[in-house]
Amino acid sequence: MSEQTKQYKRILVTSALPYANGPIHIGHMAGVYIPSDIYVRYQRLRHRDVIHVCGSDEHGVAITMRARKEGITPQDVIDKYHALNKKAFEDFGISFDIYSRTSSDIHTQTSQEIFKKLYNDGKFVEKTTEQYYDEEAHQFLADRYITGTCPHCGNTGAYGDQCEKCGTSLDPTDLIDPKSTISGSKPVLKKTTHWYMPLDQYQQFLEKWILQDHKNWKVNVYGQCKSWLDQGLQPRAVSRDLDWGIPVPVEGAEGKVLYVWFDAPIGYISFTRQLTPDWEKYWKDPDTKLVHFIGKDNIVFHCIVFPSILKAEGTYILPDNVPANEFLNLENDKISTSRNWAVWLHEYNEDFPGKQDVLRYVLTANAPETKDNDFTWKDFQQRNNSELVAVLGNFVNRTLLLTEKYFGNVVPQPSALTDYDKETLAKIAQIKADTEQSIELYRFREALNNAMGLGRLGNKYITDMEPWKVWKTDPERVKAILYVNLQITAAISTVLEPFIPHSTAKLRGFMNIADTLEWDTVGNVELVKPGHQLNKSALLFEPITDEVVQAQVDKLNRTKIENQRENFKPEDQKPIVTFDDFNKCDIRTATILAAEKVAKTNKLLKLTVDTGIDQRTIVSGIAEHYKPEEIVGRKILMIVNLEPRKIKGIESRGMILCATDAAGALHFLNPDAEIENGCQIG
Ligand code: B3M
Ligand code: ZN
Repeated sequence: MSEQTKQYKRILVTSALPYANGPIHIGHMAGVYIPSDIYVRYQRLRHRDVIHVCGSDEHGVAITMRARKEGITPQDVIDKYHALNKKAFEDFGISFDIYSRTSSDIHTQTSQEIFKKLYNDGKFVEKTTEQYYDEEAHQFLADRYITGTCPHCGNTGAYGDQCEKCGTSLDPTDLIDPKSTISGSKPVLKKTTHWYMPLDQYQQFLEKWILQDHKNWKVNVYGQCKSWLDQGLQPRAVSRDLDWGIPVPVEGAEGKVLYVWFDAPIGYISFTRQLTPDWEKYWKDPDTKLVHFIGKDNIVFHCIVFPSILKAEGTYILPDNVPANEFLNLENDKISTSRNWAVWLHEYNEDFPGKQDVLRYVLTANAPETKDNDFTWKDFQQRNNSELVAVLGNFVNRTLLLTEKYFGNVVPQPSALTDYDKETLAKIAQIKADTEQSIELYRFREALNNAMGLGRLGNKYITDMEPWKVWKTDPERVKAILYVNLQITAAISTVLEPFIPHSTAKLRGFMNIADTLEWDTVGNVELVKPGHQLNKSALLFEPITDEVVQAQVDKLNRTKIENQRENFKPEDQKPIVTFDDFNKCDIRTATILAAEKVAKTNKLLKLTVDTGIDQRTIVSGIAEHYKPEEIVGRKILMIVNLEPRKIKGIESRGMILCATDAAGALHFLNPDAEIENGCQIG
């Protein structure tokens, strides 16, 4: 039976456990947590039995590397980022039922139990192989402790577990020219023993389960699974030689821990266990629908590795869907924690208090559901001002203000409804049904667009009806118009709740219907009855100004410059020249007397300079760095005997000496004291 027709008894939603090695950014939000939150809030509105489980992923090399970088302990790292991210999610209104952590005792216990069961049942293969070892750091180099060139795409910064450029999953021994990220040294091979999950033995099962039984999965997810399966699955180690992680619970495994991708997905189980004593019904009853929300880099672990582990264990259900998203870029550049190229959730919460819904809205409207997408601050402003303010807010606020003005905030009783009124009311049910269908199919952009149909419907209706004009001639008619408007407004407060919950809560406060939130009534019954008393209202959304957006763009630009400074690599030295060669250049001090832009160019300035020998004209490509009025009177160094050149019809005699810094900005060089024009340099 298909996911869409089966009657499930309950729904278990998991969101990828973010590594507690850094803050959450908008890429995480758009890819995973906003879609999952929409899905879960919608299910709750339908009164379905649903839980949403998440928490920090606190093991693995991601954590220890961060600790090394910040000069603190791994425990400090996870404590810091777990608290930061938990709060940021809360402030943003992501409604997890639990946000736990994989350093908890219950998680250690659950992971070790599952490992032991598989071990005792003979599901693992034990192998001794040669692995890279850093002789300086006295440590085996697992996963991200090793980098090298990707054998598939040539990326020179590929990690031991994955190439982030082409997405290929790797083994450290696949890397060309491997290097330790701890000491930078070239590693040596050394023997070590580990336990492997023989994925090859699950190939057939997975082929049927995914390729035949789950053709309904998103194209990007299905396609990635198919390509893994087509390549043929290989055994994967589920343990590591590291000192940070869950100890492998078998004898003779001292110094070995569970591979982070073995224990992390088990976190979904441990956290459910922590949440409710009834956890087993969520994990073991086939009438539960299990949905994993993740980003595309996690597909293989959730669709292939974890299901194989669960299958081997034997008592757990497998996911019904894994609606993974692609990536979000920021201002046309890949989001990157290490380059600080991101909009951090906790900073957004600080910079835009009370505006969580704007970002929720924009990240949903522009979600990378089928392909990578780009977030820009301009688009953020535009969508707020022209969609949330101009359509939704405008309609709602006009409706509420007119109801206050004409009817003392009481829902009016219409004496008759026109055909247009009835058609308009009938559309509410259709819009709700469309929204519902899109959400059930994990198409959240489409769902939001459908739900916003209510705002567009209301806006068109109120503009067509012009109640503020009708009031003068036919106040009775205005009752019907505002009655219709108020039904649409009430529908908005429910149908848009999964997307913009803070605003709909406010709206429900204005409408005095805060505690009657129900999906199923929308489109079926009168949502607000005549005679119902509304509360005082206020603006639902406010315009975002150019200055506010510019401040964010400036912040990113500062980051870009810092990155360029940090990564600056001077050009190689030019070939040797003789002293005589150098001496041929006549470099002198001079002063800029006049400057103007060269017409029809962006880069060129025409300068008049006093060289001490004469006054002359030079044309210089500095217009993007200096304004003409800023540089008049500046002392400079210039080559005076450079062969004259005609540029844009102007004869240029000489060249100013400038240096370009790491961030691409140009700087004049000047003498360190008052000095006459025409002095020679050498
Ligand atoms: N912590 C990887 C990531 O943040 C990882 C997800 C675990 S989900 C079980 O991409
Ligand atoms: Zn690659």
